[in-house]
Amino acid sequence: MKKIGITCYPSVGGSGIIATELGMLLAEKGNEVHFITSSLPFRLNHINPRIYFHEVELSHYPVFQYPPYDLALAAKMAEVINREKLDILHVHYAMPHAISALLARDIAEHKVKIVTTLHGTDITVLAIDDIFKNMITHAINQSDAVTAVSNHLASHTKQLLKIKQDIQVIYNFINEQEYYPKRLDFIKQQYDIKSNEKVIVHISNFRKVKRLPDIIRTFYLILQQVDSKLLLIGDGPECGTAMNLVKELKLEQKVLFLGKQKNISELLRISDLKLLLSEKESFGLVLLEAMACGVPCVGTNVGGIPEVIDHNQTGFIAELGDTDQAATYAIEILTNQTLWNSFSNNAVKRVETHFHSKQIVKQYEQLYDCLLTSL
Ligand code: GMT
Repeated sequence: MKKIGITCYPSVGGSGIIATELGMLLAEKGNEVHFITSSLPFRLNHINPRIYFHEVELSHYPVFQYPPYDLALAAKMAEVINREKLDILHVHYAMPHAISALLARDIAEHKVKIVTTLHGTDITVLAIDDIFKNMITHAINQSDAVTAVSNHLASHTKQLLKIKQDIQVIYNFINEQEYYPKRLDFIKQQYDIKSNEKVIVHISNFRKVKRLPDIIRTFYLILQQVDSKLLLIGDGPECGTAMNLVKELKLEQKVLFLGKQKNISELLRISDLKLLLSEKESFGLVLLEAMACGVPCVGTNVGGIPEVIDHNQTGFIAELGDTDQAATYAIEILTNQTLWNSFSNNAVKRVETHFHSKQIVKQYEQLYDCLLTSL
């Protein structure tokens, strides 16, 4: 049994989901897991006596212009490392979580190993900013082990920064109890979607990198040939732009803005196609969730997306910004039932063989074991 601390962003988002699901599975396997986060991770939804939550409390002293989250986190990490005698502190995101972890390791008297998992945005966005570049490099080089969620992210990190550390690729995974194939067509009626209408889905945090306009323009082209509806799930800075474009293209009756949703798997079970046309995407966990439910995907030739979608087997890869190509691929999938069935079956199999939670959790455990035997 190991004692493992986990820090992640506890709100909705792939990195928080992975960190929380990993923690829950590690606890199921007999480890003691300590979440050190700013609020209860939103996916932490089942009781286990071996799971603990330590809240990072922010002080609002008048002398601080901004509450010092990173320092409060480091102080809490050091406290938990000492009190609980943690073996491993696994942080998700170099910036700021690995930085706080390094400080906590220096402060704590008990010896702990730090594992940092890179999820993307810290490298693809923050590491380009000169202010943070050296700090992120330091956090990576000083961690005891570093993992990245795709080969693309690992090599991109090495290209961009002076990395002395080995970066091990450990793919993301899904919760198989939640994401599995099962059609729930009665839900279509609840959303006023006709049984003959195809359902196309996009799920994201509506940041600019997700290219919402490309999703809507691709859907506009699909609609010229296939009676369908587009579900836009999520919320974020580009929501207004997306709504304006939907109005401009007169798609109000065809595009449903569903906002943030908890039961994504149920909405995937009424979907016929998943679109992810991002300009930056280290992995694309939403693709894996869709594939596990048997939904074929069209994604861009960007980041880790081609490592998730097997082109011409589980979906198609289109060039970034080429909405004509994305629409052609989508129409091919939606109008050829034999192709759809084959992509759907292949998608489910691919998740089982390449991204099964058992396999992935084992890789993290082996990494922890390796670090602890080198103590
Ligand atoms: O996509 C986002 O903006 C959210 C971000 C997060 O913190 O969850 O997602 C990143 O981590 C996910 C889990 O590893 C990956 O599936 C996403 O591809 C990655 N996002 C980007 O690289 C933009």
